[in-house]
Amino acid sequence: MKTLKKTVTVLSALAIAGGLLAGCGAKETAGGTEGEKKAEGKKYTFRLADTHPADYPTVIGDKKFAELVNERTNGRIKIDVFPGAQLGEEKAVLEQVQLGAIEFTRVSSGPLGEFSKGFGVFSLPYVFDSDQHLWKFLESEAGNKMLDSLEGAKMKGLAYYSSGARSFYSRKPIASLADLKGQKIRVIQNKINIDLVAALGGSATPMPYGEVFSSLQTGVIDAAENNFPSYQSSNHFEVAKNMILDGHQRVPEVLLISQTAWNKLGEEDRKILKQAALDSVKTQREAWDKYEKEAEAKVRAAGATITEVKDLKPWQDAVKPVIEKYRADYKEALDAIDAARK
Ligand code: GTR
Repeated sequence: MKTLKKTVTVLSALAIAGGLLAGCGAKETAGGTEGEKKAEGKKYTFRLADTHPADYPTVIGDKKFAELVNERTNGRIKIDVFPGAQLGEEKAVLEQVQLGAIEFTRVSSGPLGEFSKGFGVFSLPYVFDSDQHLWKFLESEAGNKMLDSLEGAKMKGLAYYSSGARSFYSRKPIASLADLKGQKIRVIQNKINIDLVAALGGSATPMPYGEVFSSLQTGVIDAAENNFPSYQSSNHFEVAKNMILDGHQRVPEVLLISQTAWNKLGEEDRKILKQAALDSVKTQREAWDKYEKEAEAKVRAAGATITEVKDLKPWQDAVKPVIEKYRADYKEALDAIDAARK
């Protein structure tokens, strides 16, 4: 199997080289085609870090992005996708991206909010009514401006990906909001999450994603929160079997490039990268919709107790002080989010 794979890799490498050679020959003819022009210039091999496993929807999006860039530069820009936190946990990866040591990452806006304050708005509870509302905002001028605002943190946002809604799950039963009282709950490393959990009566423990499974297993924490795909793919559902569908946040994923890498690239390459990122969104969102349903079915089949919340009002009322605390900081974005509701 391995040898076959190797042979195929060698053959495709030869095919790419052949294609490039053919391109070189053709380039001598007057003008040259668009494709040939894109094959000119510097060659790059970049790395893209993602915390999720290879079959997770964000990684499917990353790979589509890498494939489109490769195609559109005739193999000149190669992006190797490293899933499964191989290059580190999200916060550590973001630090590497700022230094230019890792060129790309797909990351949640949760940890990103600690690097670029504007992204904190996505950690505020119940600011979006639905996924449709969220996407209307993400695709608006304000949503695009936020991607550009990452420049202040030595990064450049390329596109948003889907991430559904986050809900709490615990080793202990949680049938209502009252049950969260006193529970030790892991949150993404972002200060808004600490206020959010406190407002709901719990005590927040910020920790990297990769440590959550063993912390739940050993009882270092009681609970955590996430969407169905992460709850399932991380196996948290095996140790924290009680989930309550409170949907407190919609925290989109972001595909971004290090400013250092961006600065090295020519205008044409930048355009290709940006467009490829936007074009990969459709693939990611389709994969998301499918995976989300499958993940929910899998955790239910495995015997997890999933409690629906009929009335979100007590939850929304409880977290009002969090919104009030941050309202002035996020006024502009919150107004744009309201405008996207209409
Ligand atoms: C997931 C997100 C990851 C990571 C994780 C977490 O929903 O896709 O990038 O941020 O949550 O809770 O740490």
